[in-house]
Amino acid sequence: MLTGAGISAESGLPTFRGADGIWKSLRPEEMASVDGFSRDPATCWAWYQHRRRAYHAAEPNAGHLALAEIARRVADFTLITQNVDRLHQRAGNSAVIELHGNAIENHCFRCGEPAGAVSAESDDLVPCSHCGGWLRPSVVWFGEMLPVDALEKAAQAARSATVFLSIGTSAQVYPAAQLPVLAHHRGATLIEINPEPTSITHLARHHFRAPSGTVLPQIVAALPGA
Ligand code: BJW
Ligand code: ZN
Repeated sequence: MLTGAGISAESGLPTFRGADGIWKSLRPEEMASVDGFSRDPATCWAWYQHRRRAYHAAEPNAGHLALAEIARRVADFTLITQNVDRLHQRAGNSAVIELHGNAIENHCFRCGEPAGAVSAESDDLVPCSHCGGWLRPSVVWFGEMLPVDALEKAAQAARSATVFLSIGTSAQVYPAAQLPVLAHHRGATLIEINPEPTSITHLARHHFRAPSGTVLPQIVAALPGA
């Protein structure tokens, strides 16, 4: 199962590319890229601090909670997320493959030293205690490699899946967008949950054209033994 920003929309967090997506007013490559941070670290850092405050204030919604319940009840369940907000973990999913890292922790932009979480109160840049370089969020920016281990595990899960759900993602960012396609080509039944059609809708056996916070609890209710 692959999730994207849409599953957190009902927690009040904006998606990236929807009508009110955060990138309607910002160019992605200006913020979510190594070049962007190099050019203007203060603005980039402030943008992430702003988003962190929203993540801390948000609560997991019915969709996140339903996925945690599905993980408890379905054997061989793998949750792959592109999200960096950690709401799946806060909903109770312990094993989450984070393809794009997470926005809670940091590491040094210069030397790579891990730095953990920092307070989100101030927008001021924070220096690395090791080398004095600026900290950056531990997310995967455009042009950066995804964590190899996470990508391998995700591809393996997609290859061996009998059912693959694609939830709340526009399926526009690679290589994550390749995972539902891979699962489909390997014979999995592809199910999409998204109020809008996407680039993979034509491959889906079922497209639930509704919010995930509505559809996922219905799937839990339909599980055997419910
Ligand atoms: C709801 C809902 C509700 C709303 N319920 N649904 C192959 C082809 C072409 C390009 C490339 C390629 N391979 C690589 C690339 C380049 C690039 C890429 O993909 N570009 C495309 C844009 C074309 N990829 C990369 O650079 C990746 N790295 C890489 O490939 O490295 C290899 C390499 C490196 C160097 C040299 C050579 C090779 C890295 C990609 C990293 C993406 N990072 C971001 C930012 C993370 C940090 C941050 O958060 O700031 O990750 S981009 C952003 O998009 C974020 C998301 O995880 C990601 C996906 O977005 P998502 O989740 O799909 O959100 P939306 O907003 O797009 O969609 C939301 C959906 O929800 C919509 O469909 C709504 O309808 C729906 N929805 N309400 C259910 N209630
Ligand atoms: Zn450093």
